Amino acid sequence: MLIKRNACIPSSEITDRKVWEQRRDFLRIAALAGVSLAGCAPTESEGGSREPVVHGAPIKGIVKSRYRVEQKPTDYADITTYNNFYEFGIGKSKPARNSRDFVTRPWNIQIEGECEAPGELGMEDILAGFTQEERIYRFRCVEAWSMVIPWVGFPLGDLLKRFKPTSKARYVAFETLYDPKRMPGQKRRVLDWPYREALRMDEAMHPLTLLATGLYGEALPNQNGAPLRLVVPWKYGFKSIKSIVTIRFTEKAPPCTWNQMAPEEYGFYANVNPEVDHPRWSQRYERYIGEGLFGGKHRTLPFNGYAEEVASLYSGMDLTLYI
Ligand SMILES: Nc1nc2c(c(=O)[nH]1)N[C@H]1C(S)=C(S)[C@@H](COP(=O)(O)O)O[C@H]1N2
Ligand SMILES: [Mo]
Repeated sequence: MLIKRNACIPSSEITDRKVWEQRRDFLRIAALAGVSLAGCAPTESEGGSREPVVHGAPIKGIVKSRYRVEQKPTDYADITTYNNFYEFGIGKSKPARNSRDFVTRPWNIQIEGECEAPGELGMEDILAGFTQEERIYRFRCVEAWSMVIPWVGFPLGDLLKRFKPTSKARYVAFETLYDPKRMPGQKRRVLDWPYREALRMDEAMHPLTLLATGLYGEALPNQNGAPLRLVVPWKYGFKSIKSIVTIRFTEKAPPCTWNQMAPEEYGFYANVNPEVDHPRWSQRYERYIGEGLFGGKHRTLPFNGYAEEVASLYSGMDLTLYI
């Protein structure tokens, strides 16, 4: 089955001339670099030339949450050397290498849009009052591989409530830092920087939606999105935007980087769905990172295994159209 359109955002809203030009540029660069759209490089196996494992500072006072899958977590070395983070290069091993000197303190986050309490907050203000939880989540990339990651973080919804979103706030948008001096991958226009993502308000408020500050009990490594990144476990990995500097409440569906670039491949919702193929590969099976190339295929679960918790958010929607 080939799904061509994301019916959620009217194409008139996003496919203006500028976007089409950017998309054309991007496709040209991608063709030159020999990469496909999501940086899908299926031949690049995990466990190749690896950086020495660098650990973050231990996080104090972590509480174990009831949200944990049974599967054994993926090795720390795989989680921190097999990454997608185009700001630090295309290719799974690049982010670990190129983000080593990225400084994430001080770090300020701008809160904007449809809320009563906008403003700028430092990381310390963001964290104040939150108990950090460890949650072991399945993580599924659109490139048909997955990991099991012991995240540390707190529910996004608990933070959003502090800013008192107005009744007009139907979506929440996020932006990654834009600073080509610190994020060398931004010197090339492989994406329309800054990286942007968004959720519908009810998705953002769902208790499974996490803002992660760490993994394996330690501060988040730069390559995994330090100091603060989104984790939405029932959606493909590209929704989980890294190194966030802006949170904006909006009335209309905000543009999202991959959706703008290739709407027929990357929908706004991006719910993990084994029934809907990516136009260039199947989503029916996934490869577990850490099992090696001969590890075999595993069946992909609807909503990445979180259907019981989240399927009701989409009742009445045709999820072959709203991809
Ligand atoms: N800012 C930013 N966020 C991003 C990306 C990116 O390139 N830039 N890649 C996304 C994709 S495609 C995936 S699969 C996950 C990868 O997260 P991980 O490297 O921590 O496993 O980050 C997502 N968040
Ligand atoms: Mo991804």
